Amino acid sequence: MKEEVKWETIKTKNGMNKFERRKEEIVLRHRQLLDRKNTRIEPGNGVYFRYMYPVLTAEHVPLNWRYDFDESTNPYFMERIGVNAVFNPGAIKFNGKYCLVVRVEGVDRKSFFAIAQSDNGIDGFRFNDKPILLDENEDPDTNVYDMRLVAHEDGWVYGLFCTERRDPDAPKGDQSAAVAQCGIVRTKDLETWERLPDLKTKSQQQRNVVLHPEFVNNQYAFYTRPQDSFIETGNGGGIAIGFCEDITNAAIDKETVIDEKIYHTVYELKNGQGPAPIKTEKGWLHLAHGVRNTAAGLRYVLYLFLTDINDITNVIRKPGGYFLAPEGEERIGDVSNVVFSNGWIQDGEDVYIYYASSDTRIHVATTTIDRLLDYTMNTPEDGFTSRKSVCSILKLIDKNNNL
Ligand code: M1P
Repeated sequence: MKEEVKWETIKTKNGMNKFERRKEEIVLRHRQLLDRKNTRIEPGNGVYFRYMYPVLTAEHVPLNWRYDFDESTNPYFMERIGVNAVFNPGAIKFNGKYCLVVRVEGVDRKSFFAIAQSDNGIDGFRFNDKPILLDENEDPDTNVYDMRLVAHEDGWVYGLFCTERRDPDAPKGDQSAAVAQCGIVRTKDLETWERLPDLKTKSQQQRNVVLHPEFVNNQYAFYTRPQDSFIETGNGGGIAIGFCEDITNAAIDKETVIDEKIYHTVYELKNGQGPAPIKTEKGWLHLAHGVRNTAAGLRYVLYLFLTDINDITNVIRKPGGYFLAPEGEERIGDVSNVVFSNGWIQDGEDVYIYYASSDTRIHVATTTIDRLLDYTMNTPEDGFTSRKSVCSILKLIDKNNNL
């Protein structure tokens, strides 16, 4: 994966001091990374294609966000503001570009949002000139992350994200207890963002909140994830739905779980809606993440399910097991053994799934609506026992033997 750098050019240039030499080298490497072409990994699994390189990493972040280019104040040309990771992007096709609202995490652990755009969705992503400076509400956010972008039929593009603050009830000795809730912004141009009041629900913790793109009975519909504590879902959990009339003061009275946690599945510990669902001829297609615990820690995978086109509370089809799980390098990172997706783009028949691996970097997987529906309709459902899993395989063997 190492890029070819023309070292000779750098070494033989006369009249360059150390600052200039180092600056040129860093700039050259950065340009080569940004210009790197991505290649589809063949033959894939028939459901989607992975790609050779991540589409965005911490190294893609613009150099002038990280380096002081003034020799008098930065004689060693050292990185002044480090970026730890770039992950969990919301995604939308906007003005002909594939746009990601990326979670950029600094070395200080603070996450913020920045837009990166590409012409083809698989390589050539470039960050906009500056990161997004979000307005704060009366209770300032300590940390913000994981924006879901939705072009709603009301004409606005909404960004729903997680806003995290220290738990006001935590004792002084506990400096890690947090309360997560859903922040809301909206925009018409992806440049000016209007901050709305945070979503109010009865749940103590709220992450992975997603806005449904259409009105349901003249109301805004939200996918939520009621949870008791910051990490554990406790008695809560499951992907739920709630409704509200006024998004400028969004409050949900009742959350109804539509996709619950189930023992001995890939979503037994917790789950969460990914991006907003895609409308298809067979129903609303959902991408979600499921979590289970292992001796090596939590394992996050992605799965699909379908809800009734006329009743989004009704799950009509759900393949067993995972759709996409961490593989190879994806398994390693800040929070290892994780894939997470909160952004996909439907472009005609094509679908671009943006997923992050191990809370570190962003990848793309490409597929089509047809393939996703074929997978969703024809993959056996989870029978919840080993015997039923074997029965599914025996059925397939019989079918093949009769060909
Ligand atoms: O570390 C894995 C993921 O953990 C959280 O997801 P969930 O709310 O389902 O536990 C999120 O913080 C997410 O950002 C992160 O990738």
